[in-house]
Amino acid sequence: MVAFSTRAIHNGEEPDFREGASGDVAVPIHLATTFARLKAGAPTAGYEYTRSLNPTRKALEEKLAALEGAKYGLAFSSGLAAASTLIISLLKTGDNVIGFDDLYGGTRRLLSNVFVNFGISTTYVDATVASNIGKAITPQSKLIWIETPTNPLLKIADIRAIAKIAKEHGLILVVDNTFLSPYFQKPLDLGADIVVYSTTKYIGGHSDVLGGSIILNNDDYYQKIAYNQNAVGAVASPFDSYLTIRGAKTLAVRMEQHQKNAFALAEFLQNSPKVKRVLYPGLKDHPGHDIAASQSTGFGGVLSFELEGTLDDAEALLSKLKLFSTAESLGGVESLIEIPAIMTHASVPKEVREQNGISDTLIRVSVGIEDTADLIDDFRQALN
Ligand code: P1T
Repeated sequence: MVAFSTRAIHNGEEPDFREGASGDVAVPIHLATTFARLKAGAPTAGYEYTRSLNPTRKALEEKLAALEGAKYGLAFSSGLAAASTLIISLLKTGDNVIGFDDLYGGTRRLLSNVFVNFGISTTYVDATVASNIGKAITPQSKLIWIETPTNPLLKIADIRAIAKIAKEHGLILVVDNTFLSPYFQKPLDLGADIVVYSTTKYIGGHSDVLGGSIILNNDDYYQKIAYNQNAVGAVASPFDSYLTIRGAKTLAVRMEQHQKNAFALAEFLQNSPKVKRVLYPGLKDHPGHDIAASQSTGFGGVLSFELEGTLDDAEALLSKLKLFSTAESLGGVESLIEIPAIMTHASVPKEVREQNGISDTLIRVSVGIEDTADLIDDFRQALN
């Protein structure tokens, strides 16, 4: 198998040299919603209707699977569409999910406020200690859902240890790998059953396309999820598929620069008297550093920190920054900054946020790929 950056550019997009084809080096955007056939019973090259199969989405799905070194990739209209399709495909009424207590607010909202209405319950545990998962398992438990690092506290879970517990109890382990992307971490190789992404983030990489994906090797789970991808219809559009493909080609070089800048900013913030604590798994004093270093080849481009003071001080800092736009989301080339308590995690009940450590002065930064010194200078002037 060729290396990651080579797969990112070539897989899913081999030029088509068949009679009449033009040999495009970039996959065309196939906008057709339906595909004509010469004979009613014989779909042309397997294409019938775009919800079921579309050539541009197929190219993206092949590329995403290749990046993970996996058998199957499926592309959805958003990360949460991928999560929803996964849950309805593999769980039923009465089943229980064991979730990391620091999941993205929207994932938690989906589990706690939506699927609960269909009789699927979720138990949240601090998965930084793998045995907490074992303790929470009941006969109803079917699936474990973790992120690592988590959003927004950058907590680290030991994927290998949790995969072992999942196997022992016959549970499905799902890892949301959005924060590191397949460039830095490959959960399937560590024993996870399914990887999910918000491709809106690093894989798309330019804050201009919403998407999600599910990557896996298991034939049975793939058949079920692929069936429901078509049945439910939350698929990635041809144009969104194209943009995500375009973004994915530069994932390797972008991730290196995101990480370089995140390290520099984390170290700068650690030395500021106005900062209470910095959460970045790359820092040696991060409680999950050793596990992170043992299961991933990098620490990513997102960090959080707690500012001394109040919510007003946090808002004032954000308004003084010139290169960091105050906005939700992460993983784009441009630096973004946000306050989880009033933005991305506002849907998490206040008492749960506080119990888990999402204070009003916790600030999350998606460090972009701008010039390192410019980003540090901007923070220096804003903190002053
Ligand atoms: O936004 P969407 O593409 O549906 O993906 C949801 C999602 C899933 N998993 C993780 C780890 C995420 O961070 C997200 C989306 N997160 C944000 C929008 C955010 O600002 O944190």
